[in-house]
Amino acid sequence: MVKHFIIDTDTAGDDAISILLALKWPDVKVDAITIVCGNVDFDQQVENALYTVEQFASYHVPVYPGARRPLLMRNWKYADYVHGKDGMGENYFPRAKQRPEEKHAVKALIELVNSAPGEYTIVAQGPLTNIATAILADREFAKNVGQLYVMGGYADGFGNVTPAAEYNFWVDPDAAKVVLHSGIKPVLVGWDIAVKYSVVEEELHREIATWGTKEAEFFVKVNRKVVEYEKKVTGLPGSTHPDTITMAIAIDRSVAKRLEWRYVDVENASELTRGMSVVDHLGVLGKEPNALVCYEADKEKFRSMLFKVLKGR
Ligand SMILES: [Ca+2]
Repeated sequence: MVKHFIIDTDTAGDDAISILLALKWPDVKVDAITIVCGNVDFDQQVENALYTVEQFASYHVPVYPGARRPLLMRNWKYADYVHGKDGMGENYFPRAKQRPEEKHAVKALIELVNSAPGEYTIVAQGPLTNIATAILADREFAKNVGQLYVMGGYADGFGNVTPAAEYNFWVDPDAAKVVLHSGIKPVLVGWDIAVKYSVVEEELHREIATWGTKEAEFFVKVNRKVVEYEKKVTGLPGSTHPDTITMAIAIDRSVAKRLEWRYVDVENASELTRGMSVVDHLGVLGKEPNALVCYEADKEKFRSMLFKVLKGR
């Protein structure tokens, strides 16, 4: 059975690889890509999504521009220091022929989800501004979402943009709060999962470069800057793939080896810990769980899915 996906994304680097995985996966159909503020310049993110679709989709995938700023217009910074100025490893790919849709991403999200209650899987791989706005704008939306997978926060680890916060939750903590308290009960895949289970080592990039497919070439090019960044700043031995491992889990739940129901909230009042995801591991608050938290993933399974696509099989 074909699964219908909507990908909400701040398209840069790993976002594009995640889109590639979904576009190439046989029983997945990407019905829309919605763009949200985050990693790099908004219009560049739109172009990055359009380019990825043009290169790898075998069917038409509309790209809808959404929120250009977080809900409360908080200040944030781009992650171009991770992904390069264009968000795509500074390859400055040519402009795609396909142009973005006129319709706003939030409108597209509401229309699609409400047109097929329970059918859509949304993979949210950027700040949650679009998803939160859809929840606030339409009272049926939250009820009608089939599955929501969120790359954001962390369960067991630490932040990556501040000591306390993972980037997506930090950019728009208010949106993350809306989503967590919406009743949707998302699957949360945190930065800790990316660090532990998604790293593709530098030597492997050199090997992938020899595979000779368009997909492999794209992977290596797009991740060029990330490999440099991780080596210099985080000390990780290769590129990290938070969005792609979230996508792999959305495609095949068994990529998540351990998922636990937890009550999760996000800090949005403090400057020091803005965007920090607070997971009630012990249930000390006695609150009903609102998220299915990923604690462990299957590194080998993730790799085999990604590499299958990169080998063009
Ligand atoms: Ca992202």
